[in-house]
Amino acid sequence: MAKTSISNIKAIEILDSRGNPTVRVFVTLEDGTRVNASVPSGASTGEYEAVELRDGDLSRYKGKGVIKACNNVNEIIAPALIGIDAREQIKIDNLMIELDGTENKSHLGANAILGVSMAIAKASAVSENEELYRYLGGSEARRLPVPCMNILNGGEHADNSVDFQEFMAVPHGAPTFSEGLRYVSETFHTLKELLKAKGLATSVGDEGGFAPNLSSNEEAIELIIEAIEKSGYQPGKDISIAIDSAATSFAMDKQGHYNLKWSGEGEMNSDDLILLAKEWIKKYPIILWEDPLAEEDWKGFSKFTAQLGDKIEVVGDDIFVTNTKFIRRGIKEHTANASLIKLNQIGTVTETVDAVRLCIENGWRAFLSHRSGETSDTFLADFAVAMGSGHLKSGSASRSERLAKYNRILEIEAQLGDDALYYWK
Ligand code: 2PG
Ligand code: MG
Repeated sequence: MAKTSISNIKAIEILDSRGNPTVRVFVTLEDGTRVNASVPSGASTGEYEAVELRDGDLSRYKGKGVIKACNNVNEIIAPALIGIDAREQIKIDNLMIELDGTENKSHLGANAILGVSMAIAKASAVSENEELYRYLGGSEARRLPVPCMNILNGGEHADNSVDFQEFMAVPHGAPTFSEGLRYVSETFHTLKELLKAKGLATSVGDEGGFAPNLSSNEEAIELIIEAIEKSGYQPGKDISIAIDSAATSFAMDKQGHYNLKWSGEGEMNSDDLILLAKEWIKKYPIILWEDPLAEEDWKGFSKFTAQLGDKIEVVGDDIFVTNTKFIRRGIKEHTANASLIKLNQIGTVTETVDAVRLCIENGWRAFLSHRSGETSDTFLADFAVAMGSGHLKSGSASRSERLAKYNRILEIEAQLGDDALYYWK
């Protein structure tokens, strides 16, 4: 038996950053290596995401328990995998997909499967005495992602009057990852001072960005630009802005009608939103726009990309859900020019790598992402470096579950020294 053979797998229920149950999986190998991996959870989820299995037992955690998913790991997945070499990531992931037997992992749960998939990769890396980013990305893995820091939260991630979910500061003009992280962390702190001075709330949303009540969505951008300048940086040169509208969360139907309900700005159709984006892109240094339209609005998305895709990165999140089937359609129909990449939207490490590859091989960008419900697990940081796709979002400069990922990349940067690469495109 190889020293990297799996000798034990055990899942337990833990709590995520919102205090909701999630799955943590422990994997032990023959040589005694023992690691664990924890699964994140979204709030603004896409309809076609792989299924996060929840118990539905209202007497526990308001139905959100994950005992069933843990039992599926302990009673179904573990017996099938024990004895297999943990280095066989593809074989193991495919075996779990087969065991599940559904299109969307609804039988065993994507939360059960992903926990095992990530823990297996970690265990192999540790046993082989390799850093996880090297194990997953090979000896070439040295490009660090630009940290797209979500410093102002709205939509379903906060209880304020901002419809667009995320306003990110993107330090593409910094010379290194650590300098970039410093630029945007300083901007975050300056933003706090600005909000305070204006009598606005400085409490934070799910991803650690501020969540003030503003008079309009546009005010969010103006405040961030002021914060960038007051921090001593040049908007557009040092730091630009990225937006995640998460438009599915304010779509009224599947035909391209929207309601900017939290700000009270009212109803709009796809064309109105495209026009608004056009105006903002003319006025402000916006570099990337995620989910400007809803998951069902393929037509609106293509229009948006046709009109703005040569100026900015247009990212699909809910519309592609890290699924090669939808990304392939998007590439064919010119729906966007990038896909968001979230491990738990698809449910295995192997399929997530496939999604990133598909993007890159077709001239698209792949934007690596956390979920709004997170844990202290840092798998994502290593994964982002391994994929080398140039950018990552992991929330703001507050809340340890967000900083854990950025801090892990600082560690990787220190290891790589002069070999580290940092650039936007
Ligand atoms: C998003 C994500 C992460 P959630 O929409 O991009 O920022 O949010 O995890 O709630 O889907
Ligand atoms: Mg999104």
